[in-house]
Amino acid sequence: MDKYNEIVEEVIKQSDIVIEVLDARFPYESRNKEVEKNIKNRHKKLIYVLNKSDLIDGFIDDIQLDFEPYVFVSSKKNLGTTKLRKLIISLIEKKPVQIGIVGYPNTGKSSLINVLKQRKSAKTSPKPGFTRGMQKIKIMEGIYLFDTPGVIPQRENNLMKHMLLNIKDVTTLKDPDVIVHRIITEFLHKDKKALETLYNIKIETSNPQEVLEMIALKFNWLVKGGRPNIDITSRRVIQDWQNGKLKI
Ligand SMILES: Nc1nc2c(ncn2[C@@H]2O[C@H](COP(=O)(O)OP(=O)(O)OP(=O)(O)O)[C@@H](O)[C@H]2O)c(=O)[nH]1
Ligand SMILES: [Mg+2]
Repeated sequence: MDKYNEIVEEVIKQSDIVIEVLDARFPYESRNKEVEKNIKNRHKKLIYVLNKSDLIDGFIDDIQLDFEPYVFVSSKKNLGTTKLRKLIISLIEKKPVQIGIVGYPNTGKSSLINVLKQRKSAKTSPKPGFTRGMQKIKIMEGIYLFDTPGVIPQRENNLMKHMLLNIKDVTTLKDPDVIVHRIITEFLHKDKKALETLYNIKIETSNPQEVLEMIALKFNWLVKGGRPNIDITSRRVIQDWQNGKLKI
């Protein structure tokens, strides 16, 4: 077991309640079943927090999930936090109580702690893999939260999913063109219009490389000599997909 998973396990062991922070846009993809199994085996109470709900369009109330209890939250816009506080308080059997915050990298665990505490204390970063150790933070009298580093299931090896959840940093990704080809191909099959609208282009090809070149030329992302800069363009398109600007 790696160091981060060991920290998560230790936090679960020491906690009475565990909050799993999911990405509200991808609730099922961002569940770590391995960690959940550990929580259940230790008979700890589990709350699902669907964070980044500000990035969902449409009404949160219309979304029904088949696991519970869950609360939609936006740590960024401080939404849903009163409901979450009430849920936490309803589950407390005795004080002091320790609550572990776990989840995939970059789901907003540290940000959640900061809104619950109402002043900044857990350090956050747009770069995944930011929190490295265990941090204990008091949010109310007798209520302590543990921040943890984000972890993915140990045998999981799904680059597309990891890119979608922004677990892998796009700026340091080795072969962005491989991922971007898969993204563009999927859009060409399922929703060509989304690409055309976002990049203001007309697509008459089924070749993802040609689409990429059109985008590069449209936005002047070029290398010396005026040829398309495929590397930059690939990373931009991946980012648009990650932050929901490009979606099916
Ligand atoms: N739009 C939006 N962005 C958020 C929200 N919560 C966190 N973020 C952003 O998501 C990124 C990751 O936030 P962190 O709180 O550092 O995430 P983390 O889960 O602690 O990440 P690791 O420690 O790397 O596992 C940052 O850029 C945050 O600003 C939210 O509710 N809405
Ligand atoms: Mg963190």
